Amino acid sequence: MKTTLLIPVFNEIDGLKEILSRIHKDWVDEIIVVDGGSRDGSFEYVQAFGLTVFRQKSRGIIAAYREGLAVAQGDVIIPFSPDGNSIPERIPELVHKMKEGYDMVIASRYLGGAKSEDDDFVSAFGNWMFTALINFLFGGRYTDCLVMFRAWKREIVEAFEIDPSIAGFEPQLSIECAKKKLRVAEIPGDEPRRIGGKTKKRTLAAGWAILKLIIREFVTPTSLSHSRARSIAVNKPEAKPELTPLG
Ligand SMILES: Nc1nc2c(ncn2[C@@H]2O[C@H](COP(=O)(O)OP(=O)(O)OP(=O)(O)O)[C@@H](O)[C@H]2O)c(=O)[nH]1
Ligand SMILES: [Mg+2]
Repeated sequence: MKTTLLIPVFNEIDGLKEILSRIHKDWVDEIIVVDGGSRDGSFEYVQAFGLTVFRQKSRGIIAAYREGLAVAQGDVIIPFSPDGNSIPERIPELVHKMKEGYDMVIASRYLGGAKSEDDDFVSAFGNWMFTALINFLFGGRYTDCLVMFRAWKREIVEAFEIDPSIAGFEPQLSIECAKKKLRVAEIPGDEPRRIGGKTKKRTLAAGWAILKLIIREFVTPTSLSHSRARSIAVNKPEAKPELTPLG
């Protein structure tokens, strides 16, 4: 098993200064930072820190994932937000759990004693409602369907078409794992407050996009979505790195 820590960054200089030094390089096999065009010195800071950093070619978080995946060597991917919302010291436990043979391990903000200090009323309700809905409709047993901080086998993502209307493909990943009855585990993972910078999330728009995704996935028979995914995988051009490493 080879692990890649995939760090998307867009104007997160305050978080980077506090969080990067807490990540031990030997926790994972590879660390890749994808910068979405930061203008606050994030890119230069990561480069000076000695990490491999790429400038994104297309806009948006989905493009950051896609372009990061195209160069990542790992068969297990751990997206990590350096904005303070994820506790880096949880990374070794995610890796450890994956080594037990799980397909995906989630650092849940709502499991056991874990809590989110970043939630407001709307996001707390949305997280609860979408998790309940995904569990009910697709037979999942999640406590947190939407969080980014998790580890997953890249082959899961390569088997479906990523919905670009959603900021992040975590809900899609959660649905896919439930539908295919893959092995999923959760560990508790507190979500501290964001450190500086500005949120990139538009909560209501994100909620609406997730609701449409859930409905579409529910009305699409599993067999159909899988054959569609297979044909996409077959037609997919050779994954070639479109990015230029600069650090
Ligand atoms: N490379 C890249 N990174 C991005 C982009 N959009 C957001 N990010 C980064 O992805 C991580 C998670 O961001 P989001 O999921 O948008 O959520 P957020 O802004 O952290 O929202 P809150 O956590 O609610 O404050 C952060 O480190 C962002 O800087 C993008 O277009 N490109
Ligand atoms: Mg965040």
